[in-house]
Amino acid sequence: MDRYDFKSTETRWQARWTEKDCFRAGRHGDRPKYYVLAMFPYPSGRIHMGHMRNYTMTDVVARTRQAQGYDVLNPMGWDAFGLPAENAAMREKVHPRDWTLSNIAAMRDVLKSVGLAIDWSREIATCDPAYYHQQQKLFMDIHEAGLAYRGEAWVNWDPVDQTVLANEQVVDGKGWRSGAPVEKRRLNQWVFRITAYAQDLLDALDGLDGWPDRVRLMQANWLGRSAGAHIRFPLEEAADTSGNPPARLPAEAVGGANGDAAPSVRVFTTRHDTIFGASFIALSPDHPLIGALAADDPDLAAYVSECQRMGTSEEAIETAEKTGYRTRLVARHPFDGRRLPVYAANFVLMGYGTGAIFGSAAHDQRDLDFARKYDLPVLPVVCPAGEGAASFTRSFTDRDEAYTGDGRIINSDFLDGMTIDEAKAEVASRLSAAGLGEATVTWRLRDWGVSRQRYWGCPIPMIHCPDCGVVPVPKADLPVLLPDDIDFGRPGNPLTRHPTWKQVACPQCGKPAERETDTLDTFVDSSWYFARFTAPDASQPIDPAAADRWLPVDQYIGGIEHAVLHLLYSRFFMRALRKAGHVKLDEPFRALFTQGMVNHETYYDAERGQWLYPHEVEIRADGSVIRGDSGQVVQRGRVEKMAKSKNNVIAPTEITARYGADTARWFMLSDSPPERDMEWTTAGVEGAHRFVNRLWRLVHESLDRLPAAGAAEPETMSEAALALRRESHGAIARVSESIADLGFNRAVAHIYALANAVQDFANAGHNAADADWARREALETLVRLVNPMMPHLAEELWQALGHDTWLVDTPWPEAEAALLVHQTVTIAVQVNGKLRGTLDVATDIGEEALREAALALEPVARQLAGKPPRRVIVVPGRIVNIVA
Ligand code: ANZ
Ligand code: ZN
Repeated sequence: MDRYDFKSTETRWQARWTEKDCFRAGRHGDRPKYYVLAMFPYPSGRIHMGHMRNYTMTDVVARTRQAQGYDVLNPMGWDAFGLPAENAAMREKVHPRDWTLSNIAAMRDVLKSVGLAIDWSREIATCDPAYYHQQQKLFMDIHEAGLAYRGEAWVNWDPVDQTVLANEQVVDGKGWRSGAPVEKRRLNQWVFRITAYAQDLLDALDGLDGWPDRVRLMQANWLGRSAGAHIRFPLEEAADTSGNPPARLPAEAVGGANGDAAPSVRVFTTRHDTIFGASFIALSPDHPLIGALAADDPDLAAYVSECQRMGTSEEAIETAEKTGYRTRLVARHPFDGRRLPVYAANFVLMGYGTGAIFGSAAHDQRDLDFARKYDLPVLPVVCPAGEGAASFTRSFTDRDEAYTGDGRIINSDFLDGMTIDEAKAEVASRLSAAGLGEATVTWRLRDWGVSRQRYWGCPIPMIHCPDCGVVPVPKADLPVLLPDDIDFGRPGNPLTRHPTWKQVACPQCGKPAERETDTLDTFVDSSWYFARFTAPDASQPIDPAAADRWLPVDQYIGGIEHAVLHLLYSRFFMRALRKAGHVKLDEPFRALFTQGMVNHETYYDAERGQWLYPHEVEIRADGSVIRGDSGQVVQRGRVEKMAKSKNNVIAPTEITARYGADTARWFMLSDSPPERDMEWTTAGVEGAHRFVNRLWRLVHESLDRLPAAGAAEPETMSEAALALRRESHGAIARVSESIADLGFNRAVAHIYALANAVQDFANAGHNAADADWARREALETLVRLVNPMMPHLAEELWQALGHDTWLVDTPWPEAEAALLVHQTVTIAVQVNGKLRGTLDVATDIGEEALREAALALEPVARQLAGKPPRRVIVVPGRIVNIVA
């Protein structure tokens, strides 16, 4: 018998599917829709195993749904703008467009060689003017809807990439791409008003029950809702006890003088219940009031610039030692009138709350550290249950750990005895009665700065006119195209130094004006591509009928690293597009699945200080690893995410060339639960490859026994044939369920089990007509269940089994309810009154079948020693008694 020739088979089927356009969405317009989407890749130039895992899973969903009677949309595109293309341009003197397009071509070839059920007619690249033209229209509409504005803001500045980063793009204080420590700068830029939807984005998380809890939690934390209060503290000069306001402090600089001219400072707190424990006020070094004071306090000015050098990112602040500078001001406590010192302090962020706090040292660790350092009072005002107020208060004379737990209020005048929540409510209502504050909600979420000082992005279609200010480019003049002739000689934005591109007449007054040279954050491009896929050639950004037909995405699959960035922006963008009238829905992704990573062992040659590629080493039987070239022993390192930095990568093309796409796909799916990391091993791939060949043999070895395809079911079935039928139908039910839950590894295990059952059945030599019929059914079932995972092999075997149809057009098998083992019972089996074994069988198993199964038990057969039993008493559901 021949061996399976995966090479010619795979290319042949790919060509056939393409020719017949089998994966075109809309081919079955009368069916319900199903939109499955893998997060589109950045065209770095290579498809890596992480992509492969993602697209294989997506493909299984797409093919299964298509077989199950859906009109499936499974598109592919390219997140094609972004910095690496510009870096390559600088490095290799190649135009970003050429670099990007040739990478796309190379990656598309690889994807096509894997046999993905993708509708390639809908391919999108975000750098295509046809795409960014539509995006510029959306920008206009979002601007008109009041959700895009130009604002001066503190921004994260990446000194290496020379661009602004959104908060989401700063990871541990460093640029998400460059890894450089991020600096703060104040810049004018374009901003999307994502905070307008903060509450809605939070509330709607509850309804996203197709999303992992982990991602929902990460988004909730990112949104960061804090219910608290604003409190206004009147200010005085420390030396001046008359209560006269210091003349030098302008009221507006100190924030919120409500009608009265007295200077004051507004703080944000979530613990207003601890107001009687307040012992100081601390302001961010960037607070305007500190700026005003520093004007004639050189020591304060020096302190401020020291803080700014240190960085004001959350990361820098968390790790730095807490320091402060005592200003000449004092603040008056709103209830007891105490005078509290006012500090500038490095741990207070300007970008959160009001940039000012009151310190309640006993109940906040930072405040306690600060109070100890500057010798400020520490008065506990929340007492845990079971402690006495007096002794708890005394314990704080030398305690260095803040108490942040629950309890009753003490040392607090009218609040004494209340719970924390009661005290908060009381404080809020007294503050608002006194005009000194109110309850409020604060968010961690900031508006989304979308300006990037880069060339390779979507131009922001705005014009700056010296007379008219910011003027939108008229829609008729869109798109604003990127210029081609561009100089990448230096870092920074090449658009600003292009000789002519930015020069334009003002659309309003006609005078010379300048184009906006910032381009849009590439996360804007990816915030709506899934909507564009529904009608990629439409003349408007989103075709309403197509969007109605296909949105939302039914199943989105991608990496957990996008839990807050892309997935939050897209949710906002849908809301913005809804407000601008483009779509009717808020939530773009009904269900989300985040897959694990692909890992591999690492190999390190310590002598040469080199990480070795897997193909450069050999693993010996004792587990040691040697270099393939010199035979020298090297270190076998940890199993880590495949990454170029450790050379522990295997290119998908290596695997498909050697074993075929089906093998790679099968191994991807079989190894681990899809949400977990998987380890890529040669042994694993080879095991998968053996199964490919085993399936092929299993079918081919059976061919001459099998009745013709479509032969009628025999009138009677032996118990053995029936048992095989149960295996087949049980597998249909279990595999269907596993795939529906995206439990691909479980589906694989059920398929292995069915393959084993068919093999056993063949080995047992059952060869009556009913047995052959059941065997064909089992083999066909096997092939159909395997199809979403190994479609080339499955199509080939389907034909070998005598069908002239294709599996891409064949409905998913249905399990016959009568053949499903719904519930099992355990039956005791006795021989001459002695327990010899137990059987787990279906509750509805027939008496005859139960009798056969009992007699087939190994210990029973031994007792009978080849002689027929004298009597068999079957008590259904309980016991089988055999009299030997
Ligand atoms: C007084 C207080 C007493 C506080 C206490 C805490 C404990 P979340 O929950 O994260 O919103 N805070 C407010 N603005 C700040 C800023 N710009 N920089 C640094 N810290 C700031 O945190 C709110 C709490 O963080 C606020 O409640 C405030 O300190 C501090 F026993 O006010 B609290
Ligand atoms: Zn003008």
